[in-house]
Amino acid sequence: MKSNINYNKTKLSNKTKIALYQAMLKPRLIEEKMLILLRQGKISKWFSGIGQEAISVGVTMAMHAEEYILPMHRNLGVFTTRDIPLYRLFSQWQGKANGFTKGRDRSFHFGTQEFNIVGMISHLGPQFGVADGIALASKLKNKNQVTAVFTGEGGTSEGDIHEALNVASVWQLPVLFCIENNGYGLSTPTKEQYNCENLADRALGYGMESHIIDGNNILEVFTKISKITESIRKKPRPVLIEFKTFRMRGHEEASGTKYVPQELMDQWAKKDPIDNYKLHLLEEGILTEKEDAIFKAEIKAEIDTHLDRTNAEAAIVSTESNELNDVFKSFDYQDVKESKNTEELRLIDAIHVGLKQSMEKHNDLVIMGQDVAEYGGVFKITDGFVEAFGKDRVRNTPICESAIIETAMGLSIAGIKSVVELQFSDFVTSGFNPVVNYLAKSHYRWNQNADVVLRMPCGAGVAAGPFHSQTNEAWFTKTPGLKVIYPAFPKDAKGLLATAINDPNPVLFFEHKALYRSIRQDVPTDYFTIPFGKAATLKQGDDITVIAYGQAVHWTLNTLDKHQDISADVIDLRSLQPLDTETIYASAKKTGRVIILQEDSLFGSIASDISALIMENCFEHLDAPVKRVASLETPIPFINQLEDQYLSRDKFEAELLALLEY
Ligand SMILES: Cc1ncc(C[n+]2csc(CCOP(=O)(O)OP(=O)(O)O)c2C)c(N)n1
Ligand SMILES: [Mg+2]
Repeated sequence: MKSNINYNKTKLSNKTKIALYQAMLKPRLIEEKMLILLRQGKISKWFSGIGQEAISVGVTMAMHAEEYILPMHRNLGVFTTRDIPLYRLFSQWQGKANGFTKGRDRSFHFGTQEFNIVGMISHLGPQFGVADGIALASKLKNKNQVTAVFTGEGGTSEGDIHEALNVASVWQLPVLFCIENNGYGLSTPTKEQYNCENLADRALGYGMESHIIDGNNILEVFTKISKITESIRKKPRPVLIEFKTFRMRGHEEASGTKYVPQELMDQWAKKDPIDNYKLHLLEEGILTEKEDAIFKAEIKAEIDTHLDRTNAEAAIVSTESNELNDVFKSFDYQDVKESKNTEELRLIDAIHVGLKQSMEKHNDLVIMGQDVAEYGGVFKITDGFVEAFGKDRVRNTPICESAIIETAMGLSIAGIKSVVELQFSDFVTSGFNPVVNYLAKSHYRWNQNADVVLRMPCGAGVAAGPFHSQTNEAWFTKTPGLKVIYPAFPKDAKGLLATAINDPNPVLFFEHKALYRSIRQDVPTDYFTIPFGKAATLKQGDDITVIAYGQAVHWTLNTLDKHQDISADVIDLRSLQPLDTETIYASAKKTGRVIILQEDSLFGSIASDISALIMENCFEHLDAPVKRVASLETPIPFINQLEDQYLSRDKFEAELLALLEY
């Protein structure tokens, strides 16, 4: 028999040629074993990469061990070529302790810093943006490294992919973007997925180099990718590769391949990357049947030994507290005391100065956002930062919230802190997926923290309409894994921002636009920190407890100024996640009456949850039902009359008096 793949002459040594063969055999033989285990119900799901091994193996062999690879669900060859001990992979798939996620996530949904692999989240597309971040770190640290990232052709239809390619090109990031075009995305054929001839052609539009490579030809994959990665190391830039290949089995084993025409299957079966390469090696006299049999027997023995080890492993047993402890990376809070010297600052100045001092303290901290560089940001928070810290660290971004938040995740994986300025907190919706799925869940899933602060200029009272006025903190307090901070005063804003940047976990830092220039306070001049999870009791009294945060704190204080006779505890939460329940309960138990004022609309909000917590924990001490005062259940309208009517501000006084009378 002759090989159906045309292997061109290469300068590779016989040793390398054999190593490539062995590296492809390993994932193939593992898969054959896993298909048996799947039928026996020992693993939950299997995404087959049979027929696509040349891509994972060829790319990984062309990468240096210290360079990051971001694989997808069909890239077993990446994991095996990085020499991860097989029992660890088997334990991962069986949800055992020697896996990579402590039973918290399945299949290939994990990363490992030990092997410089960053596994996928189910949503596919975010991988490209995360690769941008890792590559940016490499560029900033002059490491001359390439980052390789994979996607299927189906995934390329996601917006994240487009955003990430654009950012990589604008910033000339050293990323090898690998598209495995295997004909189908689940049941969807390529002609229903995109309407261009080759996906590689899209690179032209991004101003990016691209190549089409026969993904079933291991020698072509390895030699071309080796040349390209070597060139990227010398001259950092993104390169897009389209590998032409085919998916020989179902999307996952349960879904079958009925929708794939048989002739396509037959045609591609003849192009199997391993069978053909073996024939080639035999023809060239580099391999004998006997050696082939030995290689296979060795790999099978390795698989069996490691499977025994996994099978002998006990099932994971965890506790609630153990699970809760892993949601966040532990943070050793360093209390930096306030200096005696102060200056009177507006909220906006306090954030400006605080951010600047953190840029000085953390000398690789990066700020990214739209118009944050020379222009200084739309609110001028970063005015003068480019002059002080340079364009590498103060980065204007294209308009692409997803890719930038993913880039921040990638920077964190590579050990660099970042602050992302959302131009308005409303626009976080365009980057919602990476926030709630990547930043929030990575530490719990595979012990990878997201050292990212998202600055969120928010809030109403500025007659800016439904898309520039929202206060959307409750979208995030709902999601375990995110910290949510919401200061009401300049001093708190400065100290809490310093802590947010020190904290290695993802923090959403809400800055109320209406307070930026309206609130002044004496603020310590030097750098200082304020701990999370501690509310501020602004006034002490016995009749009633008022709980508020953000702009609502000022509405509360203004209302109480009019009613000097009311003796109230006023609690400014400052930190919504973590929440200071101790202060809340102590005050509720003391006064027996609690009213919660918030700017957000009511249902599913902070006030609702705090109210429920007080009912559950302080019921016997209450003299009245807990009252929530919140804004109307409509989007936030534009004109003043409508906005005033929408906001809870003017409803508070009557509700406060009514509750005192209850
Ligand atoms: C955001 C999102 N939408 C849909 C899915 C479901 N899904 C998972 S993989 C997949 C097909 C992916 O196709 P492709 O990118 O071509 O990769 P392949 O499976 O062919 O390797 C789909 C639809 C998902 N995981 N995430
Ligand atoms: Mg596909």
